[in-house]
Amino acid sequence: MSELTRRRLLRQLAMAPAAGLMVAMPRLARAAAPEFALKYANNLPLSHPLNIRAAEAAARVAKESDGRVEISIFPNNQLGGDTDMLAQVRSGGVDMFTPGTLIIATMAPISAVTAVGFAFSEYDQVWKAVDGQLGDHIRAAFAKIGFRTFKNMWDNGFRQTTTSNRPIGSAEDLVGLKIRVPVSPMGISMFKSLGAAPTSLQFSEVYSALQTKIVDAQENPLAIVQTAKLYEVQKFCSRTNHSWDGYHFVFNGRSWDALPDNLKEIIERAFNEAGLQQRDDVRKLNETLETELSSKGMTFNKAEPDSFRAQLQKSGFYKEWKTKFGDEAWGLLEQSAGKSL
Ligand code: X2X
Repeated sequence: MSELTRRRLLRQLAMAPAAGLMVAMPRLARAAAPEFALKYANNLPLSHPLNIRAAEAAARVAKESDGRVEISIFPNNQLGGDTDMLAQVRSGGVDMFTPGTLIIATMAPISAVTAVGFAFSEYDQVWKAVDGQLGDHIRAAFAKIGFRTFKNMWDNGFRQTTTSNRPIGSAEDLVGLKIRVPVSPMGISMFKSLGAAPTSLQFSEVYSALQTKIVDAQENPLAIVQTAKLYEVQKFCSRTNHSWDGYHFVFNGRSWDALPDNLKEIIERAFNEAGLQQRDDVRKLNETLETELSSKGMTFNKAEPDSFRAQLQKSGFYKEWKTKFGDEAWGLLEQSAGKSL
């Protein structure tokens, strides 16, 4: 897509009515109503690479399908929080959703295996795992609950810890910290094991929960700290790198089955390729945002993983989750992470 087209698309996104943005460009090409009008919901701000690349993919689908498929994007929790969107994509109220690995784990627990604390330390390990056998193992579980999942996951990033009151340098600093985690047993279990006082909240509530001091801390990749403006309500950013998180692109199984094969191919190819570009965008952002967030007043520090891992081991965290996920998935995790946990 040319820079000009891309800018025009972004402008359209910015002007889109609150009820959801129609990716309108394709309709210009074809006067007739689309045969397949699909809804895609997500929890991230419009400026996040996930929305930018998804809008490009939707425009590509409209063009390549000659206007037969129109994908409307509902960003930024417009259709409700994660739990609501998950229920809607299950029922068919929306056709597509990108839940984070922890969010969809409330329906398919195996999804959280890729979020085990301090398993992955770099992207090479992550993509090898989720593009390979471990990813296939997880996607098979999604199929059992009626979802069709695109092969390429999209990136959220390595999660970092932000607080309003103190930097986190080692596990001890987490003791008693009131920290928000996503609505997920894994998030709660990990931070409880580390001695913190975690609370589950949907992402839609995070900014106001930090602003009103219901919690003092949260953990998310830098691209989210930036695009959701969490720097306005947080002071410290500690590079804890405690777990990797990504987005599965899930489709309601019945909506998917209703599409003819050639349109399925167009959609899947567009979103898989956009996903690879999005991975690149997020990696670059997460590498460069420290400077920008520092200039906005955040204080950064780096935490070493050793004390956290030791505490997780001591508390029985790894043992408990190995039993829950089973030997096969755990073996694949250890193999791709290149260490025994
Ligand atoms: O809820 C979060 O923290 C987020 C935005 O990272 C997810 O979607 C899991």
